[in-house]
Amino acid sequence: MKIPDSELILNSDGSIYHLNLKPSDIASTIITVGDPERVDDISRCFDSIELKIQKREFKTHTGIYKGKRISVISTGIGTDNIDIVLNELDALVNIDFKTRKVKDELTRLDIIRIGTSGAIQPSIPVDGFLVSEMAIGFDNLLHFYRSEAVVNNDFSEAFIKHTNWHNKRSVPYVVSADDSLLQMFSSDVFIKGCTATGVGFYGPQGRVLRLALQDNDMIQNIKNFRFQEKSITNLEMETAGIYGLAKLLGHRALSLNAILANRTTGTFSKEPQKTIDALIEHTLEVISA
Ligand code: R1P
Repeated sequence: MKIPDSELILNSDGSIYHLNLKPSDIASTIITVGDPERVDDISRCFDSIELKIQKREFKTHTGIYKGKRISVISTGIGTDNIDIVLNELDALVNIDFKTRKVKDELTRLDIIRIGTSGAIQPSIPVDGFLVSEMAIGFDNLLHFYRSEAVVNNDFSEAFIKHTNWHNKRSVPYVVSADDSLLQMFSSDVFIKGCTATGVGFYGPQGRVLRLALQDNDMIQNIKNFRFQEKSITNLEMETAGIYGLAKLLGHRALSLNAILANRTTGTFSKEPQKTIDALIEHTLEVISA
């Protein structure tokens, strides 16, 4: 079936609408970051850079690191942006832009997030690295897709019950990392965790500045929740969307988190950039090994 112009939107140069990229512009290994400036922090480590393109918050650099072709792309903040980035990256490899038809053979991407995050378990140190084995999405992105096959309903149901999750909020969805990428990054460098993806930074992550929260116990309840001995370890804003859409589209995804804050001890990293740089360096080594 031919995908209409209004659904698959291409720019006049043949690039895809938001990312401004053409199919040949991306590698099959993609690093995603939230902050456009982090794209430069990563590509500065490359041996060569073949492409630099930016539109809005979506900045892409493609280059070579130790013989491996890698694209790094900024998503901006939040799973609303993840919807755009994952669908457009997938379209670049799995839809023929000339015929506007889905290709017969699937091209699989490896999508690795290098992000920052706040821990909610006191044992997780600030400046530590956490790899997300699973993610629970408090946003509602995945509910707009036929996602039954990739979500863990037992986990969500237990979570809703334990936390008295307000029924006007979206139903949390639980998704998991790609096993083979998780294996690749399994080492004592990383704490393994279950990451909660918030739909905002302040109230939706239990932060109070001037506004009262609907539920003052939310973070405490999330922190105390256990499912088959797993606890929720940290909060950020993209991982569940990335895991859910990557699984549905047939790509492999993994989320790596530099822990910059610990919400239970009230502490924040003294040298956040140093921690992020160390995670970047480690990730590039693992990817190119
Ligand atoms: C909030 O400050 C942002 O930081 C975290 C959250 O997921 C959110 O995007 O990740 P990044 O540093 O990768 O953007």
